[in-house]
Amino acid sequence: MRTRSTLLRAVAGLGVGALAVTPAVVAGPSYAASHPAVAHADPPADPGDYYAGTDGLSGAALKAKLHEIISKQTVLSYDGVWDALKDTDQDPANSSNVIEIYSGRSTPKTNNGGDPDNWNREHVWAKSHGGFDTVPGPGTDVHHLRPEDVSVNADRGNLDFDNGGSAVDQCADCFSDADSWEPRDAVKGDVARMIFYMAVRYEGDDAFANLEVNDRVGNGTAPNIGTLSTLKAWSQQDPPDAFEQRRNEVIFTTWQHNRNPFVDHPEWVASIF
Ligand SMILES: [Ca+2]
Ligand SMILES: [Ca+2]
Ligand SMILES: [Ca+2]
Repeated sequence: MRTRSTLLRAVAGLGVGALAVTPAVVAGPSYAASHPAVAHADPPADPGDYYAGTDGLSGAALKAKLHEIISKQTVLSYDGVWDALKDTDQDPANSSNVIEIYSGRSTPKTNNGGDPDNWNREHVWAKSHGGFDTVPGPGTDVHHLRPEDVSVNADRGNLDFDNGGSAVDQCADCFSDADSWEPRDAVKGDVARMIFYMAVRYEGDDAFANLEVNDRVGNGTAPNIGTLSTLKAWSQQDPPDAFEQRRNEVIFTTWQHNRNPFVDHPEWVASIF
């Protein structure tokens, strides 16, 4: 049986052309139907090895090497994020729509911004946690920016992540209380891996704060998000699926040219955090 990393190397070895984001590749059932064929391609002799230099590393050393690797990227404008999300979060069953991360709702790409039932650009790492706002950098990094219903996005606000609370309006299986937000089960791991990406990508060696995960709620404007123990559990219970893996691939090939290491190697979560 092939491992996930073998499959990803196989995908990577097919090159940009094979992964080009065209309706023929990603629209409707054709994307899902084509995915197993891609995954079963023969692994290339040389996988290209995006993660060269990480063999044998763990903990802080692995984090430092991954930071170096994933910091080489194209930085998008905040306007450019609209175009990127219409691609990265396209509904596999309807190429005219995007999937909202928390609500899970499929909604027309063209209904972006404005009306409370349209979608806008949710910062999963709340942009007030570290104060990076929407200037190019963490505020425009689509590895953690996702489409979400305008009013649900407002309900999430800048809450830390944890289990529990009351049901959220217009967001099935989402819960919140005064200091935390719990997304639906299907994206709990996605959320965790986005947060872990941000903690590794942003280390305070540029114009922005060093973002780090901690094990508390109520972080406010500190450059931290919690809770670590819950996010680690979420990553375990909801491993990467085809949608999340495609998203990572499209960000890499088309938009930012960097990857979320925890989508490729979920086992690195436990090594670093
Ligand atoms: Ca709404
Ligand atoms: Ca998931
Ligand atoms: Ca950091």
